[in-house]
Amino acid sequence: MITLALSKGRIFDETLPLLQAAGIEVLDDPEKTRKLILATNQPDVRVVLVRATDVPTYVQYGGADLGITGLDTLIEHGNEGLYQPLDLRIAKCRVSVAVREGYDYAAAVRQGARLRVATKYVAIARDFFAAKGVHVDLIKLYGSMELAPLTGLADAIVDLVSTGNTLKANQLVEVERIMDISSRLVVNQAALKLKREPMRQIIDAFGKALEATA
Ligand code: PRT
Ligand code: MG
Repeated sequence: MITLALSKGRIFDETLPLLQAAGIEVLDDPEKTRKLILATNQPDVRVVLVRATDVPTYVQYGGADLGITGLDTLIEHGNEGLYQPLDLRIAKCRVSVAVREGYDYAAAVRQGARLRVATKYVAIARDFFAAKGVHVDLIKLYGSMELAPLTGLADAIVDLVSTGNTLKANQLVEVERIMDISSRLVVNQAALKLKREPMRQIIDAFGKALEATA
């Protein structure tokens, strides 16, 4: 049995065409079923639905053989025990610094002010500001980072941006682009050895599907 860990929502939706190209069809709609383990048309392939941030953990410890996860999540989790063969070029976005409209970020940085930065992406933020030589106090949040600058919790946020509509709707502006993000296929290294043939088949099929859309 091959187990693929996916999160509901954009990653699941954007993975479907790749699965289809690999001849794999998921038999349930994750938005309609309460099941957490979904069968596919291939008797030896199943999908487990996990929280996006839990995908690397499932794959690292062998709860799943493969998984699909955003580079943001992967960096925060760390690469340990994970082989990362493919950039799937799906669920694209960027990690950026944003502040309240009218907040003079450039001046604050120039003056060497100590910035309060709220984020779910503590590792990415820490490395980014350290490389710039900007002193920051990081405040870890688990959701709705956009609220932090509006309530005075923080001077800035580090968050994912896609269209920019969420920032705009909350009177925030993007002031720095930290990195581009897409989703990656991650593979449990032991599973790759033990189930070499079926794992190779899936990885190669994903690779071919990507080449076809390149
Ligand atoms: O939502 P939940 O708390 O369950 O988990 P999650 O947010 O970790 O998962 P999910 O499914 O929302 O995101 C999974 C992955 O999709 C992320 O790890 C990213 O790699 C990728 N991705 C791509 C995004 C976005 N685009 C995105 N726009 N993830 C989140 N967003 C959010 C962003 O955080 C912000 O709140 O959408 C908002 C901004 O969107 P725009 O279009 O208004 O700029
Ligand atoms: Mg989300």
